[in-house]
Amino acid sequence: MQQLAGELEIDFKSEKYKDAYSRINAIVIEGEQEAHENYIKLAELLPAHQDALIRLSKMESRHKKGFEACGRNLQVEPDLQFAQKFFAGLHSNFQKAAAEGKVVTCLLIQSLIIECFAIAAYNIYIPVADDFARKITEGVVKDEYSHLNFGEVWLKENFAESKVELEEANRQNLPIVWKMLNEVADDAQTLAMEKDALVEDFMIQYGEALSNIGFTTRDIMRLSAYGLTA
Ligand code: Y39
Ligand code: FE
Ligand code: FE
Ligand code: FE
Repeated sequence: MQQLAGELEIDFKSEKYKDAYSRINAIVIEGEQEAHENYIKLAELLPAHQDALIRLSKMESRHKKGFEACGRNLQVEPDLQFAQKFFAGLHSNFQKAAAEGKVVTCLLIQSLIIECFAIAAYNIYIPVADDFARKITEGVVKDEYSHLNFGEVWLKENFAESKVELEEANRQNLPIVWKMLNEVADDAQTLAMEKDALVEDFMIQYGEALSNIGFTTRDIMRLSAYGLTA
């Protein structure tokens, strides 16, 4: 169980905290920027849902601005080069799928995997954030649930035709998420975010999403832990 920021007496001004924040803040800024672009691409791939998807893309650029303000508030310069490398695997898989018109894969990467990763990270961050960042993040995480919901609803409605592609996309992309979590674990710990809590929250969100789409409990066990030990 995580303690609150006040009880832990986190020193948001220490060099150690700011150094870790320069990478985590950059990851979030870069993630929000890529999510913005991904929803614009999804709007092209799903013209029937263009207006809804453009709305989601605009929310993502607002999130980016909010997190940029969080970095400025702590006088931290985000390490965006690090963040681009951090996202490179999922980013190139999304772009490749989009170029091939594989909308199911694009939805799995952005609206399920990345949104669940964001929800887990923001939920775990909120209790240990500084007051400024906590207020921003509380607003953002509400939006992320609505992004996850868009993917769940579309994939549920198209479940039968999407199932095989979802399984393959999960196999290719979930191991990348576990690798990303390992890469960020030490910096997250410096921000008082426990890796075990991040993994647990991600598994809960992702498992719930797969269940809402129509997968059986047996499928969910297999899919959600894929690559966890790799
Ligand atoms: O849909 C979204 O807004 C997601 C792009 C944003 C990315 C969030 C990435 C969070 C990972 C942070 C890891 C910190 C431990
Ligand atoms: Fe977002
Ligand atoms: Fe989002
Ligand atoms: Fe939930």
